[in-house]
Amino acid sequence: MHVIHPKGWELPESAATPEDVFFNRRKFLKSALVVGAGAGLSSMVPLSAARAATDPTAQFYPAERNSAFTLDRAITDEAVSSQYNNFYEFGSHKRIAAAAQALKIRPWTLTIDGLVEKETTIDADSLIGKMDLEERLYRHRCVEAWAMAVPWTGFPLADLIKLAAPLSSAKFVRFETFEDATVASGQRQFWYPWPYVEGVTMAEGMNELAFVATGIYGKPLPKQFGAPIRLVLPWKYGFKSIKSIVRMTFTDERPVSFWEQIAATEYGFWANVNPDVPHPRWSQAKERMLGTDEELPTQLYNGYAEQVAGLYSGMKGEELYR
Ligand SMILES: Nc1nc2c(c(=O)[nH]1)N[C@H]1C(S)=C(S)[C@@H](COP(=O)(O)O)O[C@H]1N2
Ligand SMILES: [Mo]
Repeated sequence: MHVIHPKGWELPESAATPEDVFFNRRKFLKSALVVGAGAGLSSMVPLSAARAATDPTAQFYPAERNSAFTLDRAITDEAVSSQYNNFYEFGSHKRIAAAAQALKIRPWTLTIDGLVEKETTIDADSLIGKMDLEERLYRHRCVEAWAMAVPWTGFPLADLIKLAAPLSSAKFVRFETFEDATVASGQRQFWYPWPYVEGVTMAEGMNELAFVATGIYGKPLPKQFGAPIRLVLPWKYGFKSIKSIVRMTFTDERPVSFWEQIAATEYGFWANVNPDVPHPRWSQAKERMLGTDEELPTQLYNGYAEQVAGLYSGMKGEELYR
């Protein structure tokens, strides 16, 4: 359960830091909700009570769907998407779901450092409890030309950036996945440049589409999807959506991602989806929807051009689509 500071909202405005204000408002709203919804649920659904005993965030799911984010296709069957994952920490193939269960996600902390007002480390459960969770239907497009459509639960990355209070000198956000070769057999493959790293510009991170997922299909995120917190950047190739994040660093240097270190000619920093720019080894014109035989035309920015194209206007010298 969350520790609720009953006096938090009594603080005079002048005594509260921006973080206090940010956290306490949500805490107050959340605790009110929990009292309302929790009582009925625990008597009706014994299973959810059992899960709540081990997962203090279980009570927040399902979160209310944000109707601003709709799909042009059916939601991918959970039985399919949860058994077909890219998570190289657990193997360089798609059947990693069972192996990923070895990941210990409690306790879990997120460190926020670099060009920020104050470096800090937050417990993942309390972070999830403090944020306003919502559900969004998003398309997902892997650079390997498979795609899915899923309901993520989480909060805008912009909310987390505001909470982190970056300095004006920050130009990029760099994310890092956990590193623990004792549970992640893929990390014993020493030729990979562990830990997995990804990054975005500040403008990309503040874009309304950039999302931090903590759940999927109306439940807390299963481990194979990158529990307990992962990024979701639906206009970019899937490898940008880094899983199981432990560190978020604000920096003025462009991060070099995991895949860029491995093959910079194939996987760049921007990695925006574009049907007309082939991968060096295959076409990106079409995508195969998981669980179906359906081949659909790939869309520019994965169908999100309206929201994100402006981020890239005038960037002529950059390889935006790889
Ligand atoms: N840490 C980490 N994050 C990762 C990956 C990975 O191997 N390790 N794979 C990426 C790729 S290539 C894709 S397509 C998506 C897959 O997400 P899903 O398995 O939840 O569908 O996660 C991305 N995030
Ligand atoms: Mo991917």
